[in-house]
Amino acid sequence: MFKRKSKTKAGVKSVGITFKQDDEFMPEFAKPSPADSPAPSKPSPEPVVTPAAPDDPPAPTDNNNFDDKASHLKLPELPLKRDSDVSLNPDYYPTENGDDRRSSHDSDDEMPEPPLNRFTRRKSVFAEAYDPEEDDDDGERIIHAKSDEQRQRLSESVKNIFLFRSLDHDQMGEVLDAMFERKVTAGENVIKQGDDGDNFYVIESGVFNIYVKTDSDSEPRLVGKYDNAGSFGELALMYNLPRAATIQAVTPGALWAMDRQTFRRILLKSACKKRKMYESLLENVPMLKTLEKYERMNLADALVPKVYSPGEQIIMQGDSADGMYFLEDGTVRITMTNSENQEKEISRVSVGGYFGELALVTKKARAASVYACGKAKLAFLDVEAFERLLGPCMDLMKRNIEDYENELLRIFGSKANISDIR
Ligand code: 1OR
Ligand code: 1OR
Repeated sequence: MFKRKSKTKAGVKSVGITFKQDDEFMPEFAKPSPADSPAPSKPSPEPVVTPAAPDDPPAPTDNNNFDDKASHLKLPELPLKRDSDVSLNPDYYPTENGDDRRSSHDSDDEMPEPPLNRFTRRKSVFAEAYDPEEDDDDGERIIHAKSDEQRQRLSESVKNIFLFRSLDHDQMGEVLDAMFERKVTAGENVIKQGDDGDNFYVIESGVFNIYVKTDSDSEPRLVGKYDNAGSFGELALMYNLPRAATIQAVTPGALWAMDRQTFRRILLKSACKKRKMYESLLENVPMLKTLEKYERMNLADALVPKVYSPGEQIIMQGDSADGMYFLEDGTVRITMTNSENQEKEISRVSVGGYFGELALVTKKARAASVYACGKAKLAFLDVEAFERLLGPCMDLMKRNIEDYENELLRIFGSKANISDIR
């Protein structure tokens, strides 16, 4: 290993889906073309934290002796909601003095507050404040030499990890240099709840169980698992708190580890910037209010900024869908084209609104075309992230889709021909 020195909110008005009435406009347009291709369903990306099967065996206690640092750990029972959304939900946990964190965790100037909770309340010995604005990025550059083959495997493993997506070319090179391979055997505890955080891990292969011990006397509870994909160990490094869970290899596995300093100096800095960039957007999109803070943070990691010039087409009716959009700035107009090739504007979406969800929900082709009115600044969420992260918003989205139908019904007075949008 070598060490080298290196240098290395938009205003929100209202959700604007406004409908335009047009009697000439035929409801058949609402039907996707027969040439529909369903939304591509690619292999599941990143975290893939799935809830544990109820009959999974408990963590072996011999290899799992939680030290006394964790002896006061307590965790309220958390409802594990959805397959695709078993994630830590910091807002469920009261602070040490019992305050509801929901009211106080939305500071403008700092990174999102840590998921402070009863089982992670002891401050780590590494405790230190982190302000990405003040970080002059003047840390030691760490290089673990790798063969071409190792580098290839590593690049493949990080490809779908959102935390790596906002890195520029140089930063990516630096974090890949700093990562080192760790092989694990079945039964090995990679991380032990209550320990101080050292490394962040990306999974190349292997199944890993997630155990959480809720209080000093209780047995660790299996709360989820990673199946040959994803990453873990970021929480303790981000928030200077003890490890929040035990991660145990179920099968032999291969991990890529990144030291705490590199994680904080490069990955954390870019993750914080992105979370800050989308903080205001995510907190002001009414639909996303149903998400917990931690879920919105994950969503921020997944969003990709896109800018369109006036008049530019964003979505083409009849195309297959690869994601949806949130409007950060500007307005877009939605049009439909009928069988006589007449294109009509049917609605507009402004800041705080979203579009492109319909095809993802119905798994059909795009029902309409979308164009930027002026310059439009959008946040794009790809289909895999949509499925993994927006489960909690699905009911609301479906209700809004009903509104589309009701609007069509209002205009045309019959529901015939419009059932196809579902
Ligand atoms: P860490 O640095 O705290 C343990 O070390 C890691 O387990 C943690 O980072 C996360 O990356 C990962 N609660 C806490 N940590 C979790 C959870 C989790 N899931 C994964 N990790 N859950 C809530 C349990 C009540 C979600 C369970 C699916
Ligand atoms: P999409 O993935 O089908 C086009 O791509 C997007 O335009 C679509 O998702 C919706 O976000 C949006 N009213 C309002 N917005 C619509 C409508 C609509 N159709 C599609 N989008 N309709 C009501 C018209 C009175 C038409 C319903 C079929």
